[in-house]
Amino acid sequence: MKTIFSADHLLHQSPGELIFGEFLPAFEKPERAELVLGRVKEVGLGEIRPPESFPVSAITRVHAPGLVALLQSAQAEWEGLGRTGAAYPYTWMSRGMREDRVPAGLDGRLAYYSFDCGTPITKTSWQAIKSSVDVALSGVALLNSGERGAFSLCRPPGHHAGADHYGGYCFLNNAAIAAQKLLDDGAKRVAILDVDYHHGNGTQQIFYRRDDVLLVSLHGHPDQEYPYLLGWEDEIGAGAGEGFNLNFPLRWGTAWPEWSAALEAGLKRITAYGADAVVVSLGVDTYKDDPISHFLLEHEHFTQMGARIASLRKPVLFVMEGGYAVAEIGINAVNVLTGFEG
Ligand code: Q9C
Ligand code: ZN
Repeated sequence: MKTIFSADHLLHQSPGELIFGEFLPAFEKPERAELVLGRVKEVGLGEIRPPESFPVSAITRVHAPGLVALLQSAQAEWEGLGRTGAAYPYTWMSRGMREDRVPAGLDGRLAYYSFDCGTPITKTSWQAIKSSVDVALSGVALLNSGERGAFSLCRPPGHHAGADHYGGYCFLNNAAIAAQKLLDDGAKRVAILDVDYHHGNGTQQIFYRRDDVLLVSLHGHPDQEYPYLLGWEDEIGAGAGEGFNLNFPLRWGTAWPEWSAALEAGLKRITAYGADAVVVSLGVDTYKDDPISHFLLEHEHFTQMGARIASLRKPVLFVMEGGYAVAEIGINAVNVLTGFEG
């Protein structure tokens, strides 16, 4: 399997995040992608290629132009206000506030478009964010050229980013942009299988009212886990999208038997849907030693996960999402890919 990777991911480095009541060093750090890349080389997964550059219009197919503009200019505006460091929001949109009006100022736009304080914008973040999208879209090009699987080693991750909001270490939704590109390039139906530990709230929001993208997400239960405000099982889609969103919220302590049973049910739904292609939001923060997560998957379960995904017999684009047990992230992510290849 070919891997798409861009060293430009190094241009995004979070100074830290407010979590557990403390300002701590960021869990989402550059070593993550470097370790996955190292493992890809170590097992000889296949050729590693840089991405092509795609126009921003591929991004605005799913994201609001105002969000994209903010990601590009936030840091310069921040410095223009005489501040140092990265651009962090400190208030957020809440019920009863003006959703219909985007404020003009920087702090107002950060408040309008973000939903947490773990996702700072630095001077060079935009280049990394754009490269991550290009990595995903270049993976789509590989599927279009007939590959049965491809690995987009995206960083920063994407699945928490919605049409007009960012957060959860995610700025733009690489998997959603890739799914939309697959449709724009001729696919009739695309399934997104989100196996990251956290609910793919951004992906769900983007496609909630559509039937041309099916989302299946396995994740920590919103009563216990980030992002807390979306991901229950009664979210089944709306309008034309009713029946095309399938959530499997799982409790802390979930291990492989229960997790894989949910996976089987999700795969069954994807098969019934008749997807032309599948995008896997590949987070490996389900690993037992992940520092911010509470599932109990072990190395060999990631291999089995890949084999089960291969049983779909569909073209699959793997898009890197979360995973924070840094020393093990490479083993777990690449185990899914080697498991897929059989
Ligand atoms: N109390 C991804 O895996 N903070 N994002 C967790 C827990 C944010 C994870 C706070 C976690 C975001 C792509
Ligand atoms: Zn995650």
